[in-house]
Amino acid sequence: SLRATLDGAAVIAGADETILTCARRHGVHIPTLCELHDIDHTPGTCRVCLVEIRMPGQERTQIVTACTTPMQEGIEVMTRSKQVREMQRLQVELLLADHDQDCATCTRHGNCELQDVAQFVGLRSNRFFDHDRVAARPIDFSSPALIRDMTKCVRCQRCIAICRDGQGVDALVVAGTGQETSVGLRYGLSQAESTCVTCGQCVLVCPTGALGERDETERVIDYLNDPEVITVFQFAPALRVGFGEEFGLPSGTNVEGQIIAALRRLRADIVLDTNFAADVVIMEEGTELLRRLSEARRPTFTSCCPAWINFAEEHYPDILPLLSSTKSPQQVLGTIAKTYLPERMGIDPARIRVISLMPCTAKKDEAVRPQFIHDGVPEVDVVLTTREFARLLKREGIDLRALAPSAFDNPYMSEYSGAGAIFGTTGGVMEAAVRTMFYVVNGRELETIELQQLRGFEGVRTAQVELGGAIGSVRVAMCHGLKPTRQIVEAVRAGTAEFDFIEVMACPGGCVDGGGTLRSKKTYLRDALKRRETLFGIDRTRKARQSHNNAQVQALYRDYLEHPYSEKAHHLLHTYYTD
Ligand code: HC1
Ligand code: SF4
Repeated sequence: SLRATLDGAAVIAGADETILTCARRHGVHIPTLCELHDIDHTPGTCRVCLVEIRMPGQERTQIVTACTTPMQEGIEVMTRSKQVREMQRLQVELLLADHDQDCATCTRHGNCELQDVAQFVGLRSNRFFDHDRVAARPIDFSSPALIRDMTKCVRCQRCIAICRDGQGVDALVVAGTGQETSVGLRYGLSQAESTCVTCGQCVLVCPTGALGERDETERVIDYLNDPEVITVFQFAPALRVGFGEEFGLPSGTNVEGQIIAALRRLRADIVLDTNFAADVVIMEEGTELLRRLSEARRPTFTSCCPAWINFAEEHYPDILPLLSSTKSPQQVLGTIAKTYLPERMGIDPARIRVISLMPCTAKKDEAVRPQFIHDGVPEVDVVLTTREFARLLKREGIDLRALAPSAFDNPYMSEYSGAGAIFGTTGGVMEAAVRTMFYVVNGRELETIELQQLRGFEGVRTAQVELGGAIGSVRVAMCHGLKPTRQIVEAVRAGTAEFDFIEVMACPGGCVDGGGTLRSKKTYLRDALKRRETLFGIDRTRKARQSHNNAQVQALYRDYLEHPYSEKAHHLLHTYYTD
């Protein structure tokens, strides 16, 4: 360790510490914009973290970037000198020279790291703003899921880092030079043409409004106000544990009841739970998997994560036959909400609009896949990310905290088992599937239903699971994040890994930290474990903990689908993939 001085106080610094980490450890705030320590990203490009230093024995001081300069024995660091404050302010003013400053229309208004920095440095002038240069920057509207607005880009390159190092997709590059530098898709392609899989991880790390989802709150408000329309809402397993933060509740709080209450306040006609459909997926996928195992076809990959489907189609089309044909819970719910539900409830299916609330950007992509639109009618009409749902409530003047929790009341499609609830975390689909497959094979329940061997958090986890009967022991793998997924897929293709069943979630953590979740400033993947604990807690409190014990799922098969994987179920609940 080293002895140094920080703003006049003696401090001990670690040998490998930068000025920035040392200052943070001592509670001294240095403004930063490009840096994101949670993903090891300190490119030093924004130059906002300027500090003044004096080396031992020297009279003169120098100005350096705190994020890239190491602490040294005897160094004096000054973070608040007049020169530092003036230079930081000038730096921010220069950053804003070609930044679209129409904050009132920006998705990050009030939650923007650039606004924070501008406030911190006391910015009061905007001398260099060049409107024409800003207007010349591209805005890419090509994707149904994501909008890339380079008029708001500060070139921090966090998005490039997460896409390359975190996800292993590497769709983004630095484009242009000098003043024209911005971030683009590789080979100058549009978002839609590129190899991007719309996982949205880049959106989560973007410090400004440069990256975001395509906002569809207005369409939902239109539906809510159209007397001809019957609005059917569904919300994802992970949404209820990743939404309370928006209203100041602790991370991981379960706000299922408040979300239902908010939807009722919005005058939603019918409120359903995606968890119910997750249970249906287990019935279909479990049956499909047992069938494939009995035919010695292996491995089977899960198919509920749409960014994973995009990834497989885009990057590994040869493995598409290995993907389960079962639709995702979102699409299963949309399908039966426009067939079974109106039949049961005696309503005209043509009046139904299904609106999904998802912690995911790729679900927007999924909903507009041609496979999921029949004679012009989509199974799911609109997908709102968690962020848009928060926006919708603000636009409608609803404060979640002021609402008494409400409960689901739909008698056909809102009950769920503990297995359905844990879909939202990495390993959850696997655990849910094992609970039901064991029952199908043995005619009795698993004794220990909480399968700890599936619950780690490493990027790739493998386990051996005893299913008994004719199936015996199966080898399973779970991966979250696309970089670990690539490893597994490569191993499967090379024949160096033998698995029966592989769960993939494109986002690290699974849906609990999906690309559509609330954005946090300067952090990445910090809430996933708390949210997942809440999901496991929900599982423990459910009356039924296995999908096959969900009474509404049993009724669906008894009254409508006949049995899992029946001809009707196959027609309605299964799909195909294209490269
Ligand atoms: Fe997910 Fe899924 S778990 S994909 O992460 O299979 O988004 O939560 O809704 O469809 O159920 C997301 C979550 C979600 C689907 C389910
Ligand atoms: Fe990369 Fe995912 Fe962002 Fe696409 S959405 S650019 S794949 S991080």
